[in-house]
Amino acid sequence: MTTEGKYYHPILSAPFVTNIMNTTYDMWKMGWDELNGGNISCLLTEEEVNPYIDITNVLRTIELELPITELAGKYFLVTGSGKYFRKVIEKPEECLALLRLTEDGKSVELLWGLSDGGRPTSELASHFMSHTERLKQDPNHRVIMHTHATNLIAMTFTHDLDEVSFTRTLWQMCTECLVVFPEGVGILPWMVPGTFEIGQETARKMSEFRLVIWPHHGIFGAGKSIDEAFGLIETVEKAAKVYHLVNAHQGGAKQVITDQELLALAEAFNVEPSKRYFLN
Ligand code: 2HA
Ligand code: ZN
Repeated sequence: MTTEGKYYHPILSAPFVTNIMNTTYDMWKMGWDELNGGNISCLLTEEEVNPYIDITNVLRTIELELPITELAGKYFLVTGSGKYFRKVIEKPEECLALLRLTEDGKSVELLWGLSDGGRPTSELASHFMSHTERLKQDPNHRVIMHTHATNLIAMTFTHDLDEVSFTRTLWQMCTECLVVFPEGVGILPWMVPGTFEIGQETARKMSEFRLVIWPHHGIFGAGKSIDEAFGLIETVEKAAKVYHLVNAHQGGAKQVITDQELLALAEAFNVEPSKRYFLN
């Protein structure tokens, strides 16, 4: 396709590309993805990709630090390393990458994107290992999203980092929270980002949670779609914001949603929060 001499790749009209372009911009507008903060990866099927791209035309092969055999042959749309979420909507072919894992799982083949010679997200290990784990829990799983949600980061300084207590506080801040993430949130200790170790620990938490907090850094969310992963993170971030507003008030909360009320909510919405959140 050309308009006034400019070449537009047909993949720019693919829903999976337009959705990631719009969402990265939304996330930047939320104030979550300053500079090059944040990364997204979206699992795609060959049937989805095929109409837009010649899947036999490999532009580059990029070796992985460690093989991911569980995802061999699978397709992913990911954000690029060092790319700005603010700019994805303007320069998608530079900021995004359509990848396919090789059959031995040792490399990824670039089929489209990273047009300036860039690399996939620095958190690729965390993404791939988390996808592997989420797919074991839910065959319809598709998306891993990492972002620097502001109020949530702040909350990791002022709240204790125990998963049960942190989850309970979030649930108590907004009535919808327990319904949206009845499994609670996982929390890692502070770790160096971009490493195999943080990837492994994030994935381990992903066997139980769709939301994993990296204290003083941000959050990982998993979902069946970009919209679901975004919505999960948005809900936690909202609760964290309410938490700060409540605590900025002299004397803090005068009342919270009680355990009895949380349990009534779980029953009404047919969700089953783990017993460990209800100690008494
Ligand atoms: O992409 O957010 O954790 C930059 C990051 C690394
Ligand atoms: Zn980050």
